[in-house]
Formats: sequence, C-alpha cells, structure tokens
Amino acid sequence: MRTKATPVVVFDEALQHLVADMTATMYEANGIGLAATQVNVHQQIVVIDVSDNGSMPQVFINPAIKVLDEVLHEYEEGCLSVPGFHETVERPEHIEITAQDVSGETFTLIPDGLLAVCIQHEVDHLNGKLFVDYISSMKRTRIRKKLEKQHRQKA
Ligand code: GNR
Ligand code: NI
Repeated sequence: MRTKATPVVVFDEALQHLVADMTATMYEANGIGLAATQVNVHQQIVVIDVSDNGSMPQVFINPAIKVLDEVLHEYEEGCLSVPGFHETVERPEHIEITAQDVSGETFTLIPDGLLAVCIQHEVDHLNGKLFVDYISSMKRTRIRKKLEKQHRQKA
C-alpha cells in the first residue's frame, strides 16, 4: 500500500485484461474508483466510475494532475483500503488531468465535482498515500499554524 507505482510503458493485451479486472473489482466492491496499488500492482493505473448507475467506467493510465488555482473543496471521503473510516478531506477543486487511455493515447480533461475528488484520491494511492495520512498531516499543519499564530501574538 505504500509502494510507489511506476509508469506503464507497454500498452498490450495484458494491460487491457488488468484494466478489465480492476473495473470488475471496483464494481464488486461498490467503489467509485480503484488504483492498481489496491490490487497490489504497482503501475500507474486508475479506474473510476462516478456515474449513478455504474455505466461510465473511465481509465487513467500514467495520470498527472495540474492544480489550476488555489480554490479548495471539502468532501467526506472513504476508502476501500481503510474500511469503516470516513473523514472530510480538503483538496484543490480546479485541476487538469493528463493521462493515457488503455491504447496509450494521451488525453487531457478538466474534471469537476466527484470526479475531481476521486482522481486525486486515486493518484494518492499510486504515490503510496492514503487519505488518512493526508488528513492527519493537514490537521497537524493546521494545529501547528494555529500554535505559531498564538505564539506570535504573545510575543
Ligand atoms: O468508493 C470510494 N468512494 C470515495 C468517496 C469519496 C472520495 C473518494 C472515494 S474513492 C473510494 C474507492 C477507493 O477507495 N478508491 O481508492
Ligand atoms: Ni481509496
């Protein structure tokens, strides 16, 4: 779960099978996304379906996120790898994602709403990060800043 995924370099039939397996696993688990990391494959592969009826599977291979501005958005996140735990996470709302599809074609899109949240959650998995670390580190930062501010005001 902590291993960093490496880029996919070969776009072959085995990759198509892996993507199909990951998509099935995501649906079986009633998840809206799955990173290869979660099935112990350490390659940069993400599948997502944020549609209401599980009819719009999307594949992101070698995804790269560009944050477009400083606007943050809060969302109550859960994770198949951290069952039973939910916590509000703050992430950039406006991002651009560049990735490759299963045949290696590069595409760019500006996701909104849940897709923007989910893709960031999944890219964290690829980097060996879980949303729980994220919140605790944010909470740590928030507390530290608060303490620093109090300290400054006393001085
Ligand atoms: O199914 C999932 N739901 C979810 C809800 C809010 C934010 C992120 C997610 S992803 C999660 C599936 C999962 O753990 N993917 O890594
Ligand atoms: Ni997750």
